[in-house]
Amino acid sequence: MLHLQNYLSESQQREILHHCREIGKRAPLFIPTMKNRSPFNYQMTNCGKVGWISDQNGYQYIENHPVTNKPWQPIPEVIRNLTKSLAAKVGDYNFTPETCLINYYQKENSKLGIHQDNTEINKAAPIISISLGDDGIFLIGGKRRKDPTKEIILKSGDILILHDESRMFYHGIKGIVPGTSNLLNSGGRLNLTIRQVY
Ligand code: MD3
Ligand code: FE
Repeated sequence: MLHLQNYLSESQQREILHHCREIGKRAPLFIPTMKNRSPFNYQMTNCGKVGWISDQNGYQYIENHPVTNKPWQPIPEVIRNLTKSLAAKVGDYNFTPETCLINYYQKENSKLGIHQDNTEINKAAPIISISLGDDGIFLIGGKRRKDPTKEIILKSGDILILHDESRMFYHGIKGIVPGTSNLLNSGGRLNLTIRQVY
């Protein structure tokens, strides 16, 4: 795992945020559910050829927004270029950004339970995460659910690259720290997760 702290300048953060707002106009945020229909504690949308969702059929990558049924918007070029150059930092010179999951943690009690990212067919490509807005309290463990976890604060402009062993580490978001960033007028935290699925 590579944690690049304060990697993005404020103007780069604002540019990415602007793209997220444009994407959100055509692909509105929604609350995913588990198989048993219980809702997650955050909102999400996607861009890319496919997008990750969770509903009564479980975790899946699909080609259309589940509410509008329209294809996802393309991944903005600045995010494609940025993530390709970030992947090269950890040795992957052939990373293809195929999907970008946009998670929005709006409330103090927004969170994401400990899990492993298993929906992707390609389990070798790195995963790249971009944090914007309020601090996120990130938990990272090991390959087994019972492995001890440690807490890392993800701040606006931080990048996390999950590669090699860490690609399959259990992880989650314990919560956010409201009022720690003024990037988003509405408050809260946005996380972009860029992946090669196939
Ligand atoms: C560690 N998102 O969408 S990003 C997810 O902040 C997810 O929204 C969190 O976990 C968020 O699946 C964490 C950082 C991250 C992303 C993928 C990982 C950490 C990871 C994959 C393996 C290990
Ligand atoms: Fe995850």
